Amino acid sequence: MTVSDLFDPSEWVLAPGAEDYTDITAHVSVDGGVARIAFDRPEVRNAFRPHTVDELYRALDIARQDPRIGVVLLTGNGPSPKDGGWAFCSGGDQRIRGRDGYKYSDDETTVHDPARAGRLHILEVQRLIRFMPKVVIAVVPGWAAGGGHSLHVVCDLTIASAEHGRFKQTDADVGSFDAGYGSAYMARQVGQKFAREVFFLAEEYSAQRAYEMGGVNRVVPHAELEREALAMARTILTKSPTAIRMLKFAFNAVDDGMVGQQVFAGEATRLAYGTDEAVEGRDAFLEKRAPDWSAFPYHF
Ligand code: S0N
Repeated sequence: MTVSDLFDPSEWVLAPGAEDYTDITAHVSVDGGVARIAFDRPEVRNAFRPHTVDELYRALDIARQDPRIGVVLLTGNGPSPKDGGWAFCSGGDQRIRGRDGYKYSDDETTVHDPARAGRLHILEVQRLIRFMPKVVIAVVPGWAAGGGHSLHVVCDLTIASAEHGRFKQTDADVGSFDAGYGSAYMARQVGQKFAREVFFLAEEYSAQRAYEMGGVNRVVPHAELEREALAMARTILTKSPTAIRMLKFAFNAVDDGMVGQQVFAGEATRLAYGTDEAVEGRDAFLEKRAPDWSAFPYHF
């Protein structure tokens, strides 16, 4: 099944549960190591509504929990059937933005349902990308704008189409602002001056210009984009999963405060459980005796 002009059906099978998605597509590579999750609303430059975000969160969480998957490609299907335009994602769907967030219904007269109150839960998706112990690559075939720009920022790596990849932070144009990772973490990546320029001027940047700023890892010919992204993913899959996981959390920790320390420390504790020393502690408790630490040095 072809879901996008850049999608190679010989490389992918449908991901578990993906038959039910309406706003995204989700696939797993035939070798099982890579997930491809794509916005599938090309007619609105892959803008997301709350339902899109629900599906995106679910697909990412399934990928997070799949022990075979080491890398996730996040992208946008295209081109638009309306005008042939390409997009990664253009952020929140402005047509259904209400005063308390984005609506599940686009009918303003719908009786208010507290369970369906306005949402801004794309931030939960950002945190899932940030904290999943796998590399997430933004594969940018066209526009990354507004909240879509923020998603590319929060991904571990970004690869963009030379011809169609375009970046624009429109938040301030539409009275919105990502005052978290989208801006502050972007400043970590490209420096304060560039990040402030991107937000304060809301101008358009080519993939090449974004690369020069330090916000994009690779710029490749449009037709090669997904092939190159998959090759990048497969290179990462040749590395030690534990090393990649610890490195991702180490890169995060410096900006994530106590939560970053907690995530890193959780992995360290899990690794420590595998040592004879930790096994001795557990066994001593279960055998109701004092632990014998004599075999474990204080200094290496
Ligand atoms: C992407 C842009 C620059 C593309 O311009 P281009 O190529 O000229 O295409 P258009 O003719 O403008 O668009 C084609 C059709 O698609 C519709 N459309 C495009 N984007 C959206 C959108 N976001 N919502 C709804 N529709 C969209 C156009 O209307 C057009 O439709 P037709 O054919 O019917 O006329 C350009 O389209 C653009 O600037 N889009 C808007 C980008 C934007 O401002 N996005 C919202 C930014 N804010 C958020 O995303 C906030 C939500 C959010 O994520 C958040 C919330 C809280 C805290 C943090 C965040 C965060 O940012 O992460």
